[in-house]
Amino acid sequence: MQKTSFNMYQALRAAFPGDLEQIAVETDDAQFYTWRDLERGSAMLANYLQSLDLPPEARIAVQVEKSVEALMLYLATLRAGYVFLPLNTAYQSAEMAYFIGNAEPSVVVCTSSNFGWVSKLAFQADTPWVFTLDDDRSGSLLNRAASASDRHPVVFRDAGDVAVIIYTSGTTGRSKGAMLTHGNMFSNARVLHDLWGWRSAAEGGDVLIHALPIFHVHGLFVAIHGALINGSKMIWCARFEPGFVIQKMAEATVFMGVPTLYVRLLAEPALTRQAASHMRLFISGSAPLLQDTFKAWQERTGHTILERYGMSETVMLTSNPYLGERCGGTVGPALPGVELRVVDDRGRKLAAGDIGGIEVKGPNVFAGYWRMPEKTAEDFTADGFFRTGDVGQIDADGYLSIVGRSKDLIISGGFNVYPAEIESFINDLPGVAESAVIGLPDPDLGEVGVAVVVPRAGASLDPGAVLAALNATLAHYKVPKQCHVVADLPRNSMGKVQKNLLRTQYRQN
Ligand code: MLC
Ligand code: AMP
Repeated sequence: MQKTSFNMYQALRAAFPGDLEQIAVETDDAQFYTWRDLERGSAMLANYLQSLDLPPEARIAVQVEKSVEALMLYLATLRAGYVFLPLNTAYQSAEMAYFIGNAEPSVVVCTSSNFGWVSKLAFQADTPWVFTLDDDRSGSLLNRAASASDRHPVVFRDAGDVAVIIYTSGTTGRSKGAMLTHGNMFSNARVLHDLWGWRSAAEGGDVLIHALPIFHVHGLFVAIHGALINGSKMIWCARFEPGFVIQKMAEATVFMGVPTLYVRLLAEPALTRQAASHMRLFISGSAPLLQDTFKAWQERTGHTILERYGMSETVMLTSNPYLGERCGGTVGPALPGVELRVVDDRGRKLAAGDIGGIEVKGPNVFAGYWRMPEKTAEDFTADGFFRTGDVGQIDADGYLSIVGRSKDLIISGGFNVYPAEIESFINDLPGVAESAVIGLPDPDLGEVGVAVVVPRAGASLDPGAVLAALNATLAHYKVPKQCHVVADLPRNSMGKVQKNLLRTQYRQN
């Protein structure tokens, strides 16, 4: 019997409208791409990648600015059966050296302005191919693919075949590559499609405003898959500009954002009930949505934000309902097909209302960390549940509230910052004895990092110089917004730094 292919591109392609000449993507610089453009562009790129005779499961590492051609490269990688590895555009050379060295990609695609240093790193790591792709439809990748055929038979993939690796920083040590399969993405996209009531063309269709970066699961999977698997047009914003988003609400129906985007939209007087009247659904996730933002949005626009919860390793896990009550401060019940439980320190399932660690199981849960079987094993329970590192409680109606994290993580504007990584860079600076990085509340970004640094005996440290050194090495969003130099760090009787005391002290400053 012939087996069914689970290639995610095939699932998306099946939903393209019959008339491929309709507009699939409209950009903020007034470029229009049809469904045929997506099909042909991704076919040419897929054919070109396959002509390179790459090994099976070759990783295609991509650090480029957001563009529709970058989207086509993602689709091409899926349809050719390779593994897409998206990288934050903010990463600098030490970070990129790690990802390239760890993932051993066969192809690296970068911007032409970064080609000098990225290609050097790639060739040092024996990557055979480095191409450029810019956000003005230029670069060596498109030049090479220009003569490839625009017909491409989608490669067979099983549900368990890896489609994407997303690096998530480790709470200790280096980043881990979460391997997501075609089946993970397919099951999640189908569930969200039904749950969020995506409308068919016969029901008037939907139009998504896409204003998120495409190197994380929110922008890449939840948003792009959501629109494409419904054959819905996207209004494609290279950057998030609140004024543009508000203006485009008159032509759109769905918007997805991290809480910071909602805070920034609310700061615009142009955001009114009238401006949002054409919209059907506003979705928030990736970081906690404050009740104030939830309520202010309701009052200003008349819409109730639908909050959902997910992570790189599991794609989406829970969602407030589309039709039932969207309860602020909660992330809603587990998605259909997802098993979710809250457990105590010994792994025993807790009753409704009790607070504990959140664990999940389901077709959405990743296939493990790339080449880190021991880390994968650590994060799964004996009965196959993944430990999220988030702490929460489930109420009697099944709604989950996230009340904290057992992992030491700061979420700033929807980007994850791991204190352990920043501390290790600070501790390597001359004159530093030790450091602690903590997260403090911030009205715009939700949380921001603050560094507390102890100099070595006899050394003097300039806080500005510490931050400048970090800026020269790390992606800037990871760099703490403040640095305090202190004589020592508070520790408990076990010698562990008491970050809760530091948080209280610096919150009051
Ligand atoms: C930018 N900067 C940040 C930052 N974003 N600092 C801390 N946290 C952030 N999130 C810094 C830059 O490094 C730069 O510093 C300065 O701010 C200006 O940069 P910018 O690019 O002009 O910033 P801006 O456009 O204002 O970006 C803010 C933002 C962006 C909120 C639009 O951060 C963003 O797009 N966030 C979305 C993240 C996201 O998609 N997360 C999904 C993860 S998936 P300098 O020093 O250079 O001036 C996930 C799973 C799930 O979590 O459930 O979805
Ligand atoms: P990432 O590793 O980038 O995928 O980030 C995943 C983490 O983001 C989760 O483990 C949560 O801590 C957090 N997160 C995602 N969605 C929400 C939400 N709606 N509310 C609170 N935290 C969230």
